[in-house]
Amino acid sequence: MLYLVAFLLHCLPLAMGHYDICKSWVTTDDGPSWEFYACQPKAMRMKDYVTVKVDPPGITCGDPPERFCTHENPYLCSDECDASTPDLAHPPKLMFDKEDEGLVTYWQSVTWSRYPEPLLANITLSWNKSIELTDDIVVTFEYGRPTIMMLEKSLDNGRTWHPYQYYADDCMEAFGMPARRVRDLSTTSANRIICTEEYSRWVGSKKEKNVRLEVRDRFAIFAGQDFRNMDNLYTRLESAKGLKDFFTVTDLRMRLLRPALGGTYVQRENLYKYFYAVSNIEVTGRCKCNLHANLCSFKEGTLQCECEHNTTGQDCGKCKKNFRTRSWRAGSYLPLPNGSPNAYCECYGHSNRCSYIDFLNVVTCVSCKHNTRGQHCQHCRLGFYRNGSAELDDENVCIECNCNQIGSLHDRCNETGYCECREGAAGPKCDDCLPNYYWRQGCFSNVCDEQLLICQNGGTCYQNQRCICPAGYQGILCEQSKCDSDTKACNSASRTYLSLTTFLIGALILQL
Ligand SMILES: *[C@@H]1O[C@H](CO)[C@@H](O)[C@H](O)[C@H]1NC(C)=O
Ligand SMILES: *[C@@H]1O[C@H](CO)[C@@H](O)[C@H](O)[C@H]1NC(C)=O
Ligand SMILES: *[C@@H]1O[C@H](CO)[C@@H](O)[C@H](O)[C@H]1NC(C)=O
Ligand SMILES: *[C@@H]1O[C@H](CO)[C@@H](O)[C@H](O)[C@H]1NC(C)=O
Ligand SMILES: *[C@@H]1O[C@H](CO)[C@@H](O)[C@H](O)[C@H]1NC(C)=O
Ligand SMILES: [Ca+2]
Repeated sequence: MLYLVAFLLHCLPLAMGHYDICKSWVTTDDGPSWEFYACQPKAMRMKDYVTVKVDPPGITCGDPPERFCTHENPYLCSDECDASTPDLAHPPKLMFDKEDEGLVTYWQSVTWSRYPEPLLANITLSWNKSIELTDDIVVTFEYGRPTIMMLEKSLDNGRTWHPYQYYADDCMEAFGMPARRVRDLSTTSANRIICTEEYSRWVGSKKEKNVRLEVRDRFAIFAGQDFRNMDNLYTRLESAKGLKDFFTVTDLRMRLLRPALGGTYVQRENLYKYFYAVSNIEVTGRCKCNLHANLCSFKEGTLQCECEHNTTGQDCGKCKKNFRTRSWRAGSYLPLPNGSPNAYCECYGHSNRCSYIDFLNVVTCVSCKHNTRGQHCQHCRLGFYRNGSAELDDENVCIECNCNQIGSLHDRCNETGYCECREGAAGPKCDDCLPNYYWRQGCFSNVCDEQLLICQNGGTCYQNQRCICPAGYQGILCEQSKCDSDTKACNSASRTYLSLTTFLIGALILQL
């Protein structure tokens, strides 16, 4: 039997096949690197991780001890429920245990001794984690299935509840709804909430014990009865609004509204045969990890996706720190067959928008802000450099190079902010000159200075740009005597000089 169940689980269409790895190390022309894929954890037996609550308090039988009988044997009311005796107790945990072969264990309610007040019980299952159902929910009732019940679900850890399916032997009378069957639903109504009469009519308590929420039949609407067309199912799960959510729950609640009646009216003289008894609740599903994890582990009492693709959170529903951005996206089953990981949630907070380039199957950040650029806004724009003390998602991550326009070759700089200088220029921003150069709209080689290029013959160096030579000398460093080269010119030059001086002094005196 166990073997058979394991085998069946293995054959579940959604439990196998692709989407089972998140990344692999591949070798490309550019060398080895990671390649990323849409991925999801395996389907599991979710009853192993559930917390159960049964309401109202005191609804579990045996405290005080009480007798009951069955519809098949209504006059032999010698069975006993006693919470203080392990063999006779029926606590809620027996809905989730592994039963030894042949020994059925079950939770049981008190009997309907307060009739005509309704016998109501809620069984609430909580995972504290989003679960995606992959197979039917199967609830097994001993001693007959309820004549009225409903299944509710929550998607937000029990804050809000929504009907999931109604069950009654007469749907119109119990809920004012027409009876339907999942098999009769169509592609456009696949996530309709229905009332079904299939699991509530009396057929004998041994013959049919199960009440189902038919997940498989709903999948089959898209995948076909033989589940050959899984591609269509995956496509629909991505594209049909609300369909994925229909199969997603964090909590389930069974509201038991009227017990099995044994096919007749309620017999007031024997209320010991009316009660609820549930031996098993099978919930098969997988952790919802938004296609960003292929493992889900049970830590500190809670299921937790082991997120890849730089995502984090219980459901891998957001980007890791340093990859924070509003452009997080769930992975997708599409395009078939491998889906897309949408791993690039990483615009580092510099862009709110990603654009998906269909034929390349890549996502690119659009209009990177804060002077960033690149597919994931991971680089600095030209003219900016990386701020070493800022994280990649910091607004100050890129610093302007600020190269001196005249001293530098262009306005780009290296990773430490150094600009590329023209000849003679120096300093990180190229706004200084090398030794032996002077600044004048750029750096020019010194003509004269105090160390190497000394003005000679008493000449003085004017702003490194030229020597002011005394009379009788010339040349760049005043190294040349005018008299040396041409005595005539030398004499006439000094005469001219003298007469000019005399003239100027005379002019001054006249003015005074
Ligand atoms: C069962 O839960 C519903 C809400 O889902 C609540 O209205 C109702 O009172 C509960 N019944 C019992 C018996 O606790
Ligand atoms: C539910 O899960 C969250 C996140 O893992 C955890 O912090 C919290 O303690 C859990 N709550 C309960 C009641 O287990
Ligand atoms: C995630 O971040 C790490 C560095 O922290 C990087 O090596 C990796 O390529 C990133 N991308 C994905 C999709 O994991
Ligand atoms: C570099 O980043 C740090 C951290 O955000 C910031 O305090 C600093 O001002 C930045 N440096 C510059 C030059 O912008
Ligand atoms: C940037 O340039 C400066 C000056 O040339 C040099 O000292 C520094 O090492 C360079 N930094 C990098 C990261 O290349
Ligand atoms: Ca059991």
